[in-house]
Amino acid sequence: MKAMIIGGAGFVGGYLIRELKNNGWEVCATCLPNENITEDCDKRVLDILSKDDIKPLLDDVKPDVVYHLAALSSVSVSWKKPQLTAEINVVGTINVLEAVRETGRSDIRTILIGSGEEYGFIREGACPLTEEEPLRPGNIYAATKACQGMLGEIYARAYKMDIVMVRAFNHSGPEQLPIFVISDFCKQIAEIERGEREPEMKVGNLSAMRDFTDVRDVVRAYRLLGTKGKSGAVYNIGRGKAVEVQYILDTALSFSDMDIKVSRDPARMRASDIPIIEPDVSRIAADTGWKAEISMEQTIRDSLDYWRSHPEVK
Ligand code: A2R
Repeated sequence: MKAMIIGGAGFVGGYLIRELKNNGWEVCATCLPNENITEDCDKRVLDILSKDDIKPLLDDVKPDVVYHLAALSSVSVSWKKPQLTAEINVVGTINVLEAVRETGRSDIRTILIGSGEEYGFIREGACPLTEEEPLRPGNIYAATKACQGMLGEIYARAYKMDIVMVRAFNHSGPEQLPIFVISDFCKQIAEIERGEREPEMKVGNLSAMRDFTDVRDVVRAYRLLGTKGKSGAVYNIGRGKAVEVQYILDTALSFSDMDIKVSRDPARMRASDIPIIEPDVSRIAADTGWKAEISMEQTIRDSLDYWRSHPEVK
């Protein structure tokens, strides 16, 4: 099998390249001109906003599966740059879908990576959320990802294209930016252990319940969907078991010998925190046999070890 990963220089891209290569796939990955892909693979430069550059690349690479990861993926940046978010996540996706369509190859599978954020303001009692649950996005990023998924369904139906949509819930692991909770807590602990900050953790809302999956499990799901996912279907990807953020904090702290105080940081509190977000993951289990295998404790331990061994990363 041959994959083309669009947006391969991000957090997930490196893991997906490794996962596919370790399973015998040939991999071509693209990045922006100012980015760098460290994994060994066929590397190309591509900005999805330069729409005329995409089809020639597809004609040259001839992938069986296109993984579309390129995105503006931060909720907070999406509030500050709504036009750019829509440009990259919506117009960029149209550019990718149009280019695949123009190849005239109905055998290319395109996998659109969306987000659990798309469900947004969920009804009380709606968890675990099935893929049929209405989408009520609560921020700009989520709205653009919901739109991406709708476009995928429209292109699949109108042009008989092979498109699979994914709604990935929180995922984490070593090298993730510390704007996400597991990485944030682990980085703070590593800095405290090195004496770079006071022994005091700054935390946000600890009672929110969220579903966390290791990024290495997530990319295994992406690989399996490349061959076993049903064309035109939407898949939730997650553990299927939400935990309180408090549990993540307690687990991370239990891996350190330091005596660390915990304090509430208003800047880390979100106004619209939804009490519980948990997916139903029976569809992906039924169609591909996938389920999350790496424990949350392992993800937290590996993230902490990453920050301990990379004091230079800020
Ligand atoms: O924004 P940058 O400079 O970090 O670059 C991101 C890249 N990207 C683009 N690639 C091609 N053409 C563009 N116009 C363009 N704009 C941004 O896509 C970055 O290298 C990559 C996305 O990676 P991350 O932001 O690290 O996301 P992550 O965690 O790898 O998530 C992958 C997918 C995204 O679609 C998320 O929305 C979804 O999974 O959850």
